[in-house]
Amino acid sequence: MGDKVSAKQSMIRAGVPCVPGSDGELPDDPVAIRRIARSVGYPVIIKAAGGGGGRGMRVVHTEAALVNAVQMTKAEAETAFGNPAVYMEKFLQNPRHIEIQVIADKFKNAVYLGERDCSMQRRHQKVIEEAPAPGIPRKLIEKIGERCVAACKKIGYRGAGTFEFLYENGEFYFIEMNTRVQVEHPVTEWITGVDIVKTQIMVAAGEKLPFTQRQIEIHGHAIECRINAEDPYKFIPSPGRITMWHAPGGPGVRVDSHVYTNYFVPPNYDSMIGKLIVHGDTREEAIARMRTALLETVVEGINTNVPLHRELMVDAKFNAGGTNIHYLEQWLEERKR
Ligand code: MV4
Repeated sequence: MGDKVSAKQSMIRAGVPCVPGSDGELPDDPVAIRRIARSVGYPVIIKAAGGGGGRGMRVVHTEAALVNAVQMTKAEAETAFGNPAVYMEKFLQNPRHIEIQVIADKFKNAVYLGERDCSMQRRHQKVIEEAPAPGIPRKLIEKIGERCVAACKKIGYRGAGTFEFLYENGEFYFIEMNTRVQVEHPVTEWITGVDIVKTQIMVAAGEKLPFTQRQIEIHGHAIECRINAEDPYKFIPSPGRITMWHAPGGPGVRVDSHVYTNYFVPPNYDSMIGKLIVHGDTREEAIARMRTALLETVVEGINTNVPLHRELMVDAKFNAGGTNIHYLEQWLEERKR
């Protein structure tokens, strides 16, 4: 998984479906670059091999803009990541961001723990995550999950990991892999009953995975709202003293946070101060629990995005499920008017 070009090539070899594009790093020759873009079809996206999480990317709509865009992305990649290598993909216009959680031990046992829908994001920062992903056929998830497991075995992967996919028109396309536990792991813990952090430590210590794929079942629905110390609509960070903190509770509610009344939110770090995670037998029940939990949440002395979450939990499109990666930013634009 050294860089995104070699990660993608490993995945192609392992049978994981990827976004069509250049087969590896782009050459320097402008004629060759144009030929690749024509065969992929516009719009295309140029991505830095050393990038990730939205850094070092450029969308190109026309041949006239292509070669310059490649040169610019290479120059930025060299400065930012110390690696000028870039590759090309077809640019998917309205995908969802679906990821598959895996965990593997050193004996080449690997299991997938279902998927998460992380499409509700702003500027590459996830805002709400949920599992399972609304409206995606179970059979398709199983097929992709099995490919991810096969890839883990093939490369000898050990530990917790996430395969990130774009999902558009009923198809999955691998984009990158995260070789760590992610912020949103609790939604997967809740629908599978697996303690991901404990299991990661066990496999890191050289133990065998304590469960097989057949023992993994999906139960109900889980949603996570990230609580950030920021203006809920302008997103300006809001550090300072929390004069009152009251966390919600009750059945089906989990709060992961370090804060308390009189806690000082320092100005120099990420603005996330907690995660509110709920579970229900159905998505509707999970949403209902999240609405109540958000109404119970009290944070005074600083601004938080709790009011934004309260609005999203009653939004018709969110309630319908299956919104794409652009939905939140479009919703915020609409709300301004
Ligand atoms: C894409 C894409 C469309 N087509 N690749 C952004 C972050 C990085 N992990 C990959 N990203 C994207 N890659 C192709 N071929 C659109 C994005 C993208 C995105 C992806 C996931 C979640 C949010 C996103 C927001 C903007 C763009």
